[in-house]
Amino acid sequence: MTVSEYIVDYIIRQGICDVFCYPGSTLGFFLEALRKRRGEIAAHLNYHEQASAYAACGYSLAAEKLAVCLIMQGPGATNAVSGIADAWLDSIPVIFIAAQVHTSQFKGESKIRQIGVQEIDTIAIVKSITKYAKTVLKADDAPYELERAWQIAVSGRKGPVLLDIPVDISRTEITERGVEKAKEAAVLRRYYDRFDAGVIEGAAREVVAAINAGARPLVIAGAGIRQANAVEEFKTFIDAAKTPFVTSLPAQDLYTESPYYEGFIGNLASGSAGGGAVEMTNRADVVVTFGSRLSNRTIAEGNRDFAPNARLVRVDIDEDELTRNVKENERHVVCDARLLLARLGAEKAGYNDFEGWRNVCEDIRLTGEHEAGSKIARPVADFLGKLPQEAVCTCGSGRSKALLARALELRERARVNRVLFTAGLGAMGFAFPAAIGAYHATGKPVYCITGDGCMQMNIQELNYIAHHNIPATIVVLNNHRLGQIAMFQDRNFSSNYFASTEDSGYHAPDYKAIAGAYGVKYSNDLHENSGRPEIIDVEFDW
Ligand SMILES: Cc1ncc(C[n+]2csc(CCOP(=O)(O)OP(=O)(O)O)c2C)c(N)n1
Ligand SMILES: [Mg+2]
Repeated sequence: MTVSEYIVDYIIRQGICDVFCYPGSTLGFFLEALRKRRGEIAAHLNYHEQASAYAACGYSLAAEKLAVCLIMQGPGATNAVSGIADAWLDSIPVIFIAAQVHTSQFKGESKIRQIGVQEIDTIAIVKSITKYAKTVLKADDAPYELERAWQIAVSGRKGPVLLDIPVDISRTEITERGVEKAKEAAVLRRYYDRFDAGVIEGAAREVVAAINAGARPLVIAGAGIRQANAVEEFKTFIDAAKTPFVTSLPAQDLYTESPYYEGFIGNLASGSAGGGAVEMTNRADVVVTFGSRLSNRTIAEGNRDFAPNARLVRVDIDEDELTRNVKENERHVVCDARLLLARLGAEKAGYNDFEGWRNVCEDIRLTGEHEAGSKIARPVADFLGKLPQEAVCTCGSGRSKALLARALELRERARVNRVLFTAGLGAMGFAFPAAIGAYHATGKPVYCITGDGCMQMNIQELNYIAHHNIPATIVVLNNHRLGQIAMFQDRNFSSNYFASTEDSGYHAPDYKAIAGAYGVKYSNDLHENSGRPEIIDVEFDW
């Protein structure tokens, strides 16, 4: 088998039958390998490598498994960088296979800028935003490097990896020796060896003791729980411990139907849910976090002292993340969330009764005032309420993100749909291709809920959903402005708008004409997907 055939075969053997890609002639041998296996694996051709990369992120988030994205060198790789950065910051396991020029054309360590056609040093560019990035210089190294990259992507704190494969290597046959060497990549095994029964037991004892030592314990659940494939374990734990819990924004869809769920926390939250969550962290005497890096957005740093009266215990898989302390004397438990939560859910000694404290939290949640933003969110909340449970929503950046987050909060105690966020990067242009990825992960209708500005980044993917007749609904929350920027100018520059409104340089396009040009349906009222690609263009003034 050639390197490209081996890699395609490996992807199929891992149970992945979708890849997102954009061609380049250096990717030619991969395309041919994919063509030969087209009954077993689908290559989804987006119309921009940034879209391919975000689609891979959306696929991984929705499927809760690794995604694959193939791109060419040079402009293909540079176009994908935003998606790689998104995967890095939100710990999404994606393997990027980037083609590279022929090894004889490498500029190497020389100071010249380029020798090979469209040559660029992809590895140098992505080094700071990948868990592993390597050029494969010998065909026989490919199986080992692939196995290693794959295991690194899915072990510990997950994230993107990239293999840079010169075109001559991609067409070279691998020998038996090369295939054998792959067995030496034992990253995953070493990872699980670290968390033997003794380690899990010690971690569990610390967390149980911390919770039971408090009169007002609060759990903060982060996106790391889902990344650790530990959602069911978390539910079992919460049902056993019966402690109130809040989530960070990207974990908002974790367990909303739970009677112990008290909202999401952070500076996008408002009203009874978000404001209440802040009040709860203020009153709690113990805060235990699982898989939340307590980002500045989550703890609204600078605005207040986080959890001022609490002992803070942070459970995280990433020791590096824990080098940033948010509180003095915080306790760190480095552990795999799935293994630990499974043990915590089965705690034999049991947990204290926190009924009184839970009622306090419930009162805080219910008596908090709704901001104007929550009122505007009501129609979106009602719309979300109509969606079939299995539909996945994706969310962009800007005010529309806060609106969607608040709409989700308004659906009190209901089980909400999965919502995919670009949390760390906050990238405009994420939501639409991520919805395409989520569609391929689930095969179910997807809803991209986005601003008029965000939609213009990767708008070319309308061609993708039209051509493949994908049941994707794009809800454009259209305020004819870059609302987030205009809001900043309202607050800081006496509403002297610049580059943000329709009379200061920005322009929202005629979405009806655009829908017509691409051949997708168009309407103005919020309704469920009709099984066809559609833009719902809703005016909103916020
Ligand atoms: C790629 C990228 N460029 C710029 C920004 C900065 N930014 C954040 S929100 C925003 C405006 C978004 O406008 P729109 O999608 O219409 O949402 P609205 O705030 O109006 O709801 C901008 C420019 C960003 N987050 N991402
Ligand atoms: Mg807007």
